[in-house]
Amino acid sequence: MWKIIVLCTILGLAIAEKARFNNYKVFRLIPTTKSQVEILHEFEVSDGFSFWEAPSFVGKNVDLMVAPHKLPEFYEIMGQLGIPYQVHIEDIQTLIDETTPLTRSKSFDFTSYHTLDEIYKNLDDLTAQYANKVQTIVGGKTYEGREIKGVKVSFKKNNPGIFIEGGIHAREWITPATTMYILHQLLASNDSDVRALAESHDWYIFPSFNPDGYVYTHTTNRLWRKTRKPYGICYGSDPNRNWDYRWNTGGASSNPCSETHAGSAPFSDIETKSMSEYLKSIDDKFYAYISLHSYSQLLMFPYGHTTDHLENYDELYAIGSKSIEALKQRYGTEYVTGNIAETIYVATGSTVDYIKGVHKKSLSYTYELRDQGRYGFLLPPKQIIPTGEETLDSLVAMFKEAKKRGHPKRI
Ligand code: 0X9
Ligand code: ZN
Repeated sequence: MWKIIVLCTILGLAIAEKARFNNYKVFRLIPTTKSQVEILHEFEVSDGFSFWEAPSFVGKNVDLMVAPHKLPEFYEIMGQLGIPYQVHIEDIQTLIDETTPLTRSKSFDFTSYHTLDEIYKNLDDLTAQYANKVQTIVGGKTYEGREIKGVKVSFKKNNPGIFIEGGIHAREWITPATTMYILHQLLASNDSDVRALAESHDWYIFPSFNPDGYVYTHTTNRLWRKTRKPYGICYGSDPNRNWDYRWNTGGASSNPCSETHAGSAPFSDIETKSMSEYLKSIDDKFYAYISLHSYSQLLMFPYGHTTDHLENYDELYAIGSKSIEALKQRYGTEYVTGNIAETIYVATGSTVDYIKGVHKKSLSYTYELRDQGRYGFLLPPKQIIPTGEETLDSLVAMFKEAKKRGHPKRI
């Protein structure tokens, strides 16, 4: 009997621990003045409010999630400030339920989102299946002691390398899924363009740069973004603000409770520190870096600290334009390309800025994948394959254009 009681208690606790988002809403706001943008920043560490798309500049949409008990306050503040808004998502929990089916296929596929264990097992399976082409790599480790696992794919010796990172933000589930889709296609596609791209490169592919966070989105809070290291009364740094290049100099916060917490120092999180060491060890092996995020449908390049058009801006813009043109061909999905600070907002300490600023890699891109906010982080699983297809189309075009322009450049 006591065993049953203990089991029920544990089960009860486990169920109770999973955050629910019944009647939580996402509003889209369009600030029309600079002072409205500034005031909106105050919601950043305000209980019951959470940005899905942070405020940046006048006229640029902001997506704000509001807890049900904060709705009266929200309506009152918006009324006072005169900020136009509309409901974008009525009930978060309904969408969460739709992205986490109760029954899931046992085998690895692209019709549902997968847990970290399933993804890691698939990496191991691919390593066994393509023994002479795929090698498993533990690139780094996490605060909770997990591995940051990836693969190196190589079809022949001395190919130039491309690095792909997914899942640095835990709740952006479409990014590990798209990373895995790309990996599978590189290995098995019969498309001649994909084969040419695949076989002319070495690939360093890491579907989850933030495994603790990803696991936490499955077990406890679907909308978790950061790492899981305790910082005082709050948890986690934003691992896309923790890299050691112009660290915490804009678009990042010193407040551990903020979603864009930069950490206590550059590389204060083991995830970024250990991956930076791995990246250093393969510095001479790769010439391009791709970081996958969601959402907004953007293809961005450094830098995030300034809107100035530095270094090879024109080239990156031209390559970006070709890529998003190719992406649109398949399903009509529209992207915008440009540098980070102009296209989304000022942000510092991100991976791609570090790769360009410190490793001096000229090709360094961040995707913000689907969608434009209808589902946001809760993109329905039936969009995994189309997202994967169009993203791969864009990569084919990106590296064709890069090649035309003389990349990889041998120094
Ligand atoms: O804020 C971010 O880190 C990214 N947006 S997200 O909604 N996925 O969180 C934007 C990253 C832009 N890229 C860099 N700052 N490098
Ligand atoms: Zn992100």
